[in-house]
Amino acid sequence: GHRGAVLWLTGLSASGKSSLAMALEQALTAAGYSCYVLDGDNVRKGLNRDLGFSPQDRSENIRRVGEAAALFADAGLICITAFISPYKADRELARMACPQGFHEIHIAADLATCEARDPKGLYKKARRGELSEFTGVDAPYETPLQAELTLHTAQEDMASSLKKLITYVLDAIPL
Ligand code: GGZ
Repeated sequence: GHRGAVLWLTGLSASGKSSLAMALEQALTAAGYSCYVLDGDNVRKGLNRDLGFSPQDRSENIRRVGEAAALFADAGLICITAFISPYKADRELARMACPQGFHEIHIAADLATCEARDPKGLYKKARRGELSEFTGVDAPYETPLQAELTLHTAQEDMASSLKKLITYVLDAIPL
């Protein structure tokens, strides 16, 4: 069996974090790994339903996700997280909370590409002023400087990014 670990995906809204996380979970499970994905869909509706998108709430969101991810890793799972996690300091705290092994993976699609995708129309809303503190529009994203892996999802297709991600994990966390 493999060791527990945390694969921490960070990037803008619509950068491809959730899609990559789900596809990675499928591929790793097929290869014999035990995985679990944490993302906004299963965390912000439950554990973190009291939190919004102010800087303070985002920090608390990421703090709790870091602690929860550490518990999954402690149970021997590969925990894949997919949150914007815009603040460098919060990502560093999550890294400290996950001594089993923390792999920061920057999903590095540029703002123009994410905004052109806009699958939920949230960038459009933010530009119209109907949604405030939207990351990339009127809230910051602090680019990782020391990520273990950077995937350029604007310049290559999902299959290529996924392949790089799988190759990285198979090497970093042997079965
Ligand atoms: C950013 C927001 C906001 C604001 C709602 N800013 O593309 P999505 O819709 O599905 O993913 C985004 C998600 C971001 O939640 P996270 O928990 O990942 O954020 S953080 O790590 O910063 O705490 C987006 C939606 O929630 N969303 N309002 N103001 N994204």
